[in-house]
Amino acid sequence: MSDHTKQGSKDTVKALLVENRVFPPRAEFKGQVDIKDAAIYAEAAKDREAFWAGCAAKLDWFKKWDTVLEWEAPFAKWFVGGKLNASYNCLDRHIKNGLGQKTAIIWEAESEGEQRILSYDDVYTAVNKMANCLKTLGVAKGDRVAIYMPMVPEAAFAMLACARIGAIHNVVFGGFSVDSLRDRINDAQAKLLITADGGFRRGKIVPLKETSDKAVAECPSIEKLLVIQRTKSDVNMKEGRDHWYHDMMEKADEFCEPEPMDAEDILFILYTSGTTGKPKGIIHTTGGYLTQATATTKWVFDLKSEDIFWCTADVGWVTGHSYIVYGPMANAATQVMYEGTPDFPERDRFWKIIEKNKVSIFYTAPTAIRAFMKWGEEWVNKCDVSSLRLLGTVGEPINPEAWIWYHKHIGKEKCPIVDTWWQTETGSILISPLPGVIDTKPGSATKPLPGIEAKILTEEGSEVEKGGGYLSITSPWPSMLRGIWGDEQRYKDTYWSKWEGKSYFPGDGAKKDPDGYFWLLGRVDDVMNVAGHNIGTMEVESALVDHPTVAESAVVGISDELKGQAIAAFVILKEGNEPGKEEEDTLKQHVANKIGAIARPKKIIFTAELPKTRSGKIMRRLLRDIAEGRALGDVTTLADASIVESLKTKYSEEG
Ligand code: 7RM
Repeated sequence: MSDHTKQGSKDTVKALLVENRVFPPRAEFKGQVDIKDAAIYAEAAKDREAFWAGCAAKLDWFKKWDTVLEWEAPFAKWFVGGKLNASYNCLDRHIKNGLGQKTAIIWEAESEGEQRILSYDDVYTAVNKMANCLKTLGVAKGDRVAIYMPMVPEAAFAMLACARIGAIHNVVFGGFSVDSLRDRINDAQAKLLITADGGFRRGKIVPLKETSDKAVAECPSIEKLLVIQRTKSDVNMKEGRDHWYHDMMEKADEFCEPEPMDAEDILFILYTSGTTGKPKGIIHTTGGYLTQATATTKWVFDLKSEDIFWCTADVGWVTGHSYIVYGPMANAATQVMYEGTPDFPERDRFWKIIEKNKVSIFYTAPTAIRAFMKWGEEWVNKCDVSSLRLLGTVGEPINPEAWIWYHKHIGKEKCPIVDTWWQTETGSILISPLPGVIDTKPGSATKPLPGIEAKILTEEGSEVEKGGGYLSITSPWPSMLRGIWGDEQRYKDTYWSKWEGKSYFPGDGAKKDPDGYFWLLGRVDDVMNVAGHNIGTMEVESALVDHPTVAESAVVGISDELKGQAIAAFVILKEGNEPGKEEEDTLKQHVANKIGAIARPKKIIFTAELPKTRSGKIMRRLLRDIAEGRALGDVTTLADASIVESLKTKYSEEG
């Protein structure tokens, strides 16, 4: 038995089926951890506002707030009347504190051997100059700036440069297609697009500028493009509209006054999938977001000055916003930023990066861990990863089998694992162990962090003390979303209508065990989670129906060993079109082109009809049952029961 498990630790797959092991913090870890006292939970609960005010006070404010919280459900304002600047808090104050020479970013290019080491001074200079470039290009406070970039330090500079002048950034993941980029720019009415000539992915060039050109052709709000040179590939530069970053930076002034922002001024918009085809522009403001992103980075990862932190997310997702850019940089952390994929040039790339840079804190997604498991531990065993002292996961529920593998083969049974539950909408981690205080259980995100009140509720809103229900956040928190860009009604409907505006509904199912631990069960609505990314069924359906041969489609998430969920699409072809392998491949490719490769369906099932309720709603639950080969659940609301039977037969023949 290993020294830190209370119960049996035979990590055979069988033993994991019923998960009852408990992993308390090890003595070595507890000896050095910053938060060791569980009293912090009770203290925070006694006066949540005072608790969060204490966290906010750790930032630098140009003017202190008058009121901690104004709560008119479902609208919250935190630190009302306070003024601050996010870029100032991530850069200037560290330099003032003598940390200018400290390494901020260790950037690893995808091609091995290419590395850039940037101090806080370096980042400060680049951000100031870039902020001046934005001004030269006509960007002012409150303007939206779209950012469509590969994983290079300039992506972080761009975000911080926007924050410096009070422009609202709208980062679009570099893997998104022309249409996705176009829609996100148009919805936000962005004035400027910051992009790159291209990015590297598995040695190939991703033509970001080309995609940008196609997108902005249909974006009347875009006035200028600022283009970073990364791949040196041939790109079209439109005279008067497109500007090279390196040319502009040469001439840019070295200092840009940070704009004093109201605590409730918008810091960024980030789009996330919804159940209808249209993505939602989630709004985050400055004071509350920065307070909580900064505090949670420190507590959850036990971040210390000498740590080398590495979050493997892309800056295009909220995890990159909160745990690459704002959280770590506001804490003056040293972090690794990596451009490429875990399997390039080989499957040991992550472990080589950890070995080379002595990474001490590693934060990644369960989907990546499942890929590492599949590749085998021989890849990590070739490297020295003994610098690691804490591991984290985010993006989806982690299956105990993957948790144990991570713990054993990456953490060498000495690193605590923080399974962090949160969303684009929550802005920062809400449910996660404090690693020096909470005993962990593989597969459970454990308990709400101090200052967070979360419950499991029934449909009617009564609390479930033991068992399953809907997860709900029952008090406001500083980094909560402030709305959906341009659609207040949708904000109310999506998040606040379930329990009459009283309590936040994240859309996840959860259950509580007898020890009060939360076990997240995934989305209760129709949003799929593929490799840690939320994709709406409607988005994929819209893309499919957009194809000339498709009449109708219904998309469901099916469990996938590697990606958590994979996409299965039921498709009705228009008359005169032949179902078959060729059509299937065409449609898969079509979805990938429309949305991005992450949305490519794994399976396409051709059918003549779809099971619907009498009111015409597709019964996805039944489709999931069919696609996963399960016995059918309740079919009483079904309009025509024979459809399901014929689909089942058909699916088992083809599937
Ligand atoms: C950070 C992020 C949010 C959705 C969320 C959940 C799922 C995320 C966990 C998790 C179980 C976790 N933002 N989710 N983390 N489920 N355990 N630790 O992922 O907006 O892209 O997705 O992801 O369903 O609602 S997100």
